[in-house]
Amino acid sequence: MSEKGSVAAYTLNRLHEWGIDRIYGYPGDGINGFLGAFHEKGDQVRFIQTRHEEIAAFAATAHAKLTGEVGVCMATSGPGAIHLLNGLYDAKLDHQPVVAIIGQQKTFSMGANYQQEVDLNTLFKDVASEFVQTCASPHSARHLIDRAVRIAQARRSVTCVIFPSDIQEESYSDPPAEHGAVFSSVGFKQPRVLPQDDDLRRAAELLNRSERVAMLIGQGAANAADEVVETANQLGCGVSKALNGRAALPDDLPFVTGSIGLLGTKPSHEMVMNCDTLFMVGTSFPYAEWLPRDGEKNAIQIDIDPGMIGSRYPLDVTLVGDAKETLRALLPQLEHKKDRSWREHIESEVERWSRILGERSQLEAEPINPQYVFHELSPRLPDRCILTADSGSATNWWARHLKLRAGMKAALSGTLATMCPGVPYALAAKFAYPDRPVIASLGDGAMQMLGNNALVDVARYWPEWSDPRCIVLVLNNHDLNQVTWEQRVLAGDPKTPATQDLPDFNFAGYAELLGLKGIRVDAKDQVADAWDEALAADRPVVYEAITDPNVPPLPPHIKMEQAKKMGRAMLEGDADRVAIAKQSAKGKLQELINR
Ligand SMILES: Cc1ncc(C[n+]2csc(CCOP(=O)(O)OP(=O)(O)O)c2C)c(N)n1
Ligand SMILES: [Mg+2]
Repeated sequence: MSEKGSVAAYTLNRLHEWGIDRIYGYPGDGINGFLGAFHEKGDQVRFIQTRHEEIAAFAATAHAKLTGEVGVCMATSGPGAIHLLNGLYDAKLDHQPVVAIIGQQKTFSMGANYQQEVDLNTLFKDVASEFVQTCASPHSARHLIDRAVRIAQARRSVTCVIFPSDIQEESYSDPPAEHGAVFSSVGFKQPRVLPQDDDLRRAAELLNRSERVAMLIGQGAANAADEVVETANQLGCGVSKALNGRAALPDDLPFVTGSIGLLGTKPSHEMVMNCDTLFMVGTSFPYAEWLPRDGEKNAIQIDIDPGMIGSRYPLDVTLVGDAKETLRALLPQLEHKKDRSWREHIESEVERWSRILGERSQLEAEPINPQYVFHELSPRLPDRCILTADSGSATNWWARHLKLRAGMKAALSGTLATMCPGVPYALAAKFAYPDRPVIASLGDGAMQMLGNNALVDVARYWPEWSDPRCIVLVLNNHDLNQVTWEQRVLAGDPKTPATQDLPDFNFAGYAELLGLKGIRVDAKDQVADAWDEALAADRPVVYEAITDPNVPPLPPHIKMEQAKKMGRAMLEGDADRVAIAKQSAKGKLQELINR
């Protein structure tokens, strides 16, 4: 063995040089060389063993989302690698830097239709479209790792290096000093990216002559909160947020209209639809039906990626640049809008909406109104907490009812909108920030699908976290509720119990079984106290709320067509129609349809 050890040991060392100190993964003999290497290198790069490779990929993705650093996951050949895919697609679609290290059978058996032989280069070619390579020689480990991390970081993408198991165990040596060899290095600094002066000037002119600007920000504005606030103040406008960017600006500012889209708020929708100029910053919010009609408004966008800019709405001015730097450069050219009526209108809409949400959350439901659970949590959110969400009806309430304050973080699967990241993200959040409280919100379907397994990881690792608070809120509604409502409202079909009903599961009891705290609430008057108890607990908690599946998680603006489809679903014999009618009579549905 060379002084640099095996290829696997060298690779861990190189990753460490790139600043990576944690790898989420699951073993298998396809990565035996790496497992051995963690003996020596484990104090530099730690292996966090998750219950499922998909959890590892989600955790690596969350690490990237929450820290801005590269996340790394590892899996064995064949089935292990396949299990990573969904989590990696989450990273790809949300443009997060994640490196996957995967095993492969021995080089001398490749192509032999050997056990677990999967063509990993082809399989990973889409998810790791920017870079996927097999390490075919011990000499190539250096440049492959350097390229994988660099490209992941530079292009905010997923990359993958496949290591055949025999190569992992071979002795590493640097490339020979001969023709054909390459000698790569670690690290680079992100460049300063600014638009041309002329484009800044044109953007300022347009913004200065606009009377009703609507700002829409996304995760690209995460480091630009002060600049966004200053800009919005100058322009006398409001700011709405794509879900991925919901932590970019606190919700307690009076002109922040909250999230936009299906899961969004009415003030966001109205502001964007009634503006004269749409000003997008660091967002690739994809849903055209929640944006003004094609070409109807003036539009300006700031995006760091020239490959993305202008791909969502026709633009008058493209500003390719970093959000913070670009706004800084733009601000001196913006005039302070004297007429504040648009701003005042937005603020009063925000206030009104907040009241409506409060009222809605107080409406009785059977047994608990899910909105009330979030309504009670919102003012109790601890400072600096990190919120994670899954995909389901809970995400609606999470997006609308939780008011984030400055210093908090949030993450969800914004673009892939996959079920299951909620608890794996929380795990990664606790590893990245062990001193911060973390709260995951998800449904019973997602908890049964993968969350229960990830909870085993929480149970295993929590004693090493300095603040043990990690709360998993499960909305137990015995239903795949989001899809049930999509069936009703978008397709006009009644709920199909065979496809939608979920089996019962004692989530709180299961938490206790794992040595965690389990709290089950099935009446409104228990909700608030249960939050106090959960937030004061000395260990992670599962907060299981038995919630009503008949409270509609409808969009902020429901079209007549959708209301008709909903009516048809009811006429066609939806098993829950009586309960839904009761909820509607209490005003929720009516209010949405009429307004
Ligand atoms: C992996 C995956 N499978 C299926 C879906 C479709 N889907 C979106 S939300 C949802 C329902 C989730 O149910 P649950 O977790 O119980 O949450 P609820 O909507 O009931 O609150 C489903 C099936 C998805 N987004 N991801
Ligand atoms: Mg459910």
